[in-house]
Amino acid sequence: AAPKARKSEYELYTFNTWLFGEERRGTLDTELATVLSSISVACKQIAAAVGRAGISSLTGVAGTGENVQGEEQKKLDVISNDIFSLCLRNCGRTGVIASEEEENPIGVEETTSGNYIVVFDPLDGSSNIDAGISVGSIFGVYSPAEECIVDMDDPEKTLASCITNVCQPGKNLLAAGYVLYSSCTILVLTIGDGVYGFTLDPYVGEFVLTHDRIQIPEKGKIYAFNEGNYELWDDATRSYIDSLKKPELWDGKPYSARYIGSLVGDFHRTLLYGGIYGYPGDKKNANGKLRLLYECAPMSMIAEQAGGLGSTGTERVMDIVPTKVHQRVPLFVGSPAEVRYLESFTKKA
Ligand code: AHM
Ligand code: MG
Repeated sequence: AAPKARKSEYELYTFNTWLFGEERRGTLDTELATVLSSISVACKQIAAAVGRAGISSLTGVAGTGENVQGEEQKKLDVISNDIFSLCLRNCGRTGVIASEEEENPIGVEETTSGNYIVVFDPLDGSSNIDAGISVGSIFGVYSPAEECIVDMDDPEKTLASCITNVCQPGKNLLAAGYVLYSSCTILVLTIGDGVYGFTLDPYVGEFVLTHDRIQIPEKGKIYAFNEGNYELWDDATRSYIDSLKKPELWDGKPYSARYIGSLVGDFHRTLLYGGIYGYPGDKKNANGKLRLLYECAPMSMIAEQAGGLGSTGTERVMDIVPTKVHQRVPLFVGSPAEVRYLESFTKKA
C-alpha cells in the first residue's frame, strides 16, 4: 500500500507521529504509546549494534554458556537483551517483562512500574549475525491478567504473579511487532487494527511510515521450511512439501524454496510477497523449535491482522493458552490459501 500522501517533501510521518495519531483516534492510550515508543528506541540501538558488530568486535559467542533454551548466547544476544530490558524498565509503563533470553519473567520494581506486560525475543536468528545476514527483534504487549504483585521480600509470590500475567493466549495481545535489521531497518506493528511498516531513515534517525495497512497476498508460491529436517517430519508434512515440488500440480511451475533461517526475515518476505513459513514438529522435537510467547503468537497476530493465518497445523496459534513461559509450538504462518492448503494435509493426519 502507498504511504500517506505527504503535503511537502519535508513532511515526515514518523513512528511517534503515528502513535500520537492513534492515541487521538482512541485505538491506544498514552501508556501503550509510551511502551511502543520505548521499544522503537531500543530497536534503533540494536540496529546500530548489529550494523557495527564486525567493527566493534561484537560478533561471536558471549562466553556466558547456554541460555535457558539450551542455546549458546552470542555477544549480541546479551547486549540486545540488556538494551530491550533497560528501555522497558525505564519507560515506567511496564509491570512484567519476559524475554526469550531469560529463564523467568521479571517484575518491574514498583517505584518505576506501570501496567503493561511485554514479551520479547531481543535478537532472533542471531546465528546469522557473523555473516552479516538479516536478524530481527520480536515483541508482544498484553494487559495484565491479574494484579501484578511485585514483592521484593517474597520472590516466589512475585514470580508466580509474573508467570500468570505472561501466560496469556495470543488473542489477548494488544500489540505485536517486529523489527528487521537488513538492507534497511524496518519496524512492523499491529495494535489490532491493521499492520503498518516504518522504515528507519538513517539520516534523520527516525522510523518513518512506509507501509500503510499491509495486506498479505491471498496466495504465494514460496515456501520457507528447513528441509534439512525432512526425514524427521511426519508423513503429512512430507507429503505436503512433496506436493509443492510437483510441476503438474501447479501449471508446470513448482513452488520456490527460500529459507534464511531468520524468522523475522523469512516472515517479512512472506508478508509482502505471499507464501508460507513453517517450522513443524519433528521426531526429535515434537513441538518444533519456535517459542509460542516470543515468536509464534506475535507473528500470528501480525499475519491475521494482514489477512493471513497462523496455525500449528491443527489449531489456531492465537487460541493456545501457554502453560509454560518458554513453551514451543509448531508454526505455519502466511497467506491464508497456503496455510489452509498445508492444513488439508496436517488436519487429516
Ligand atoms: P533463536 O531464537 O535462537 O535465534 O532461534 C530462532 C530461529 C528463527 O529465527 C529461525 O526461523 C529458526 O530459528 C531457524 O532454525 P533452524 O536453524 O533449525 O532452521
Ligand atoms: Mg528467537
